[in-house]
Amino acid sequence: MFAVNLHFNLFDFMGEKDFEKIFQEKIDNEIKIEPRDWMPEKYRQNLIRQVSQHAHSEIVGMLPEGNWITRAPSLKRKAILLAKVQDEAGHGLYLYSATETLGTTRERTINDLHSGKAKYSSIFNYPTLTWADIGAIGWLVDGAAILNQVMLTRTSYGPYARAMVRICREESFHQRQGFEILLVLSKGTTEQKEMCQDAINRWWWPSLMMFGPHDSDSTHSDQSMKWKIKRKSNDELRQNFVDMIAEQVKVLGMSLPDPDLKWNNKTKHYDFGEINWEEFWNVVKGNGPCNRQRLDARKKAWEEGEWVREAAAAYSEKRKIKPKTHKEALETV
Ligand code: FAQ
Repeated sequence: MFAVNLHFNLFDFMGEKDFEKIFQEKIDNEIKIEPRDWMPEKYRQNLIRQVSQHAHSEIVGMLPEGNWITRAPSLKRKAILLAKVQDEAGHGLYLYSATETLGTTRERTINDLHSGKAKYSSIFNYPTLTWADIGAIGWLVDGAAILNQVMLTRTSYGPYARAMVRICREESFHQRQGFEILLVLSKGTTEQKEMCQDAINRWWWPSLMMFGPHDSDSTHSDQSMKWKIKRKSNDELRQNFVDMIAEQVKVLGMSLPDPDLKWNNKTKHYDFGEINWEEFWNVVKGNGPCNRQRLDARKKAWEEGEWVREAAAAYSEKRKIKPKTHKEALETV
C-alpha cells in the first residue's frame, strides 16, 4: 500500500497574478511592504534604484559643505557644520541599510556609484564658493530635501518610510541653521548682504532641479505613484517648494532670481519661470561643474578606507566565536 502526503501549502496553488493582487491590495490599504513580503521584481528594482541614489546623494552631499568645515567663521559655526555633515553621513548609512533589505549588497551599490551607473542628486555638482553658500544649502537644499522626504515617510516600503521619519527630524534642524546663517548675513555689512544675495542667486535654480524633470518627462513617476513609492509628483512638490521659499525670502529682505515669480490669485500659488532643462540634463549626465571632482573624492575615500572595512569585518568575525568562559569573554572585548 502507499501513503498519500496530504500536507500542502496554500501558496503552492497560487500563481504570480495572485501574489500581485495581494501585494496591490496591501498598497491600496496603506499596509507597508516589508523585506520578507512578496513583491514584484520591478518594484524591488525601482526601489533599489531610488533608495540607493538617495543614499549616494546624502554621502556625496557631504562634500560641498565639508569644504567649509575648516573655514567656518567661528567655533560655534564650525561645531554646527560638523554636526550637520555627520548627520548626512548617518542618513546615507540608514539608506544603504534600507537598500540592502531589498536583496542587494553594499559593495554592488557603491560600485554602481563609482562606475557612474547610479546617479545622485544633481545639486551636489555645484561648488560652494563663499560662506553664504553654506546658508543657502541649508535653507534651499535641505528645504527641498525635506519636502520630498516628508512625502517619503508615507512611502509604501517599510524600511524606507521608517528611515525617513528620523531623517526628516534632523533635516528640519539643518534647514533652520541654514536660514539663520543667511539671516545674520542679511543684517550685516554691504559685502555680507551681497554675498547672501549672490548665494541665493546661484543656488535657486539648481534647488528647483532637485525635484526632477517635469511630470510629463518623468520616466518612473506613473508606476511609482501606483505603487505609492512616490505620493506626490515632481511638479507638485516643486510648486510647494516655490510657494514656501517665495514667502521666506521676504523675511531675509532678499529676492529670488526669477523675473516671472508672481503670486497668482486664481491658482493660489506662485507662478515661476522655466527651468533650464538643458543645464539639468547636462549635470545629470556627468558634465556639471563638479561631477568629476565629487566622484574622484568618493573613489579616493573608498580606496583609502579599505583597511577600516577589513578591520571591522575581522572584528565582527572574532565576535561570532562564542567565548567559553567569563574570563575569555572579557579578554575578547
Ligand atoms: N538629480 O523619472 P524621474 C539631500 C533622474 S537628499 C539627478 O522623475 P524619479 C539631503 C532620475 O534618477 C537629495 N538625477 O525619477 C542633503 C531618473 O534617472 P534613472 C536627494 C535626477 O526617481 C541635503 C531620471 O532622472 N533626494 O539633499 C534628478 O521618479 C544637504 C528621470 O526622473 C532623493 O534622492 C536629480 N535632481 O524621481 C544632503 C529623494 N531628478 O534613475 C547633504 C528620493 C531626476 O532612471 C546636504 N528620490 N533624476 O537613471 C526621489 O524622490 C526621486 O528619485 C526623485 C526623482 C524625485 C529625485
